Amino acid sequence: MNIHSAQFIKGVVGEDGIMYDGTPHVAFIGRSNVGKSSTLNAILERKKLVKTGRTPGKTREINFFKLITDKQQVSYFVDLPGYGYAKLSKKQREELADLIRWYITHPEADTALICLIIDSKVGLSAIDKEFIHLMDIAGKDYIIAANKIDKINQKSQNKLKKELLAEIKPGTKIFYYSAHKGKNINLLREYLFSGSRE
Ligand SMILES: Nc1nc2c(ncn2[C@@H]2O[C@H](COP(=O)(O)OP(=O)(O)OP(=O)(O)O)[C@@H](O)[C@H]2O)c(=O)[nH]1
Ligand SMILES: [Mg+2]
Repeated sequence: MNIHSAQFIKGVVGEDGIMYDGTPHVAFIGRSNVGKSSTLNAILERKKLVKTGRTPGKTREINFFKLITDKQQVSYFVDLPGYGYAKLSKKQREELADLIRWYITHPEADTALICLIIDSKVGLSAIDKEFIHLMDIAGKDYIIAANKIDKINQKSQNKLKKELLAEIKPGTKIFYYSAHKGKNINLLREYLFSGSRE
């Protein structure tokens, strides 16, 4: 599978026809700064298509990117703002969390898969667990993607694996990778594009 084209379509902050125009979504959620936008760039092999940043809170809208593969499969890859950014006011944090809740529980959205990204060094936080619970209730398919694996040694990786297995539903698919170094990004990419989940 190769990507024929990847193009930014639009950013939304609420109700919009793009949510349910019949194109399946693969969405990226996670705490602020875990590397959602970097993951999207690494997967698409386009370094600068998605804006990333050192300062958390870089992505503020739900951004839709239209992808067409060489096999003419069309999908939206959806980059969401991060949750839990401490420097925002409580009101701003709540507004962002509400927007993400709205997206991941939307009954009419054509969400094929949600990829919940965590920072391997931080692990699963309380707010991640809240969003996992919401996706379970809404009946959405999701995977866990542990990014920044380059920041931790083997011992910490083993510890993280044990923790995740203890905390999430059995059978949930987990990926350990680095968007920066490219490690295991091919595995994640293939899974996101595979028809097996449909
Ligand atoms: N060490 C390391 N740093 C990474 C990796 N992926 C992303 N980063 C860094 O993490 C920071 C945040 O990256 P973004 O991709 O903007 O993160 P985001 O989750 O989209 O952030 P928000 O949009 O603010 O929620 C940047 O400084 C990236 O360079 C990785 O695999 N390893
Ligand atoms: Mg971002």
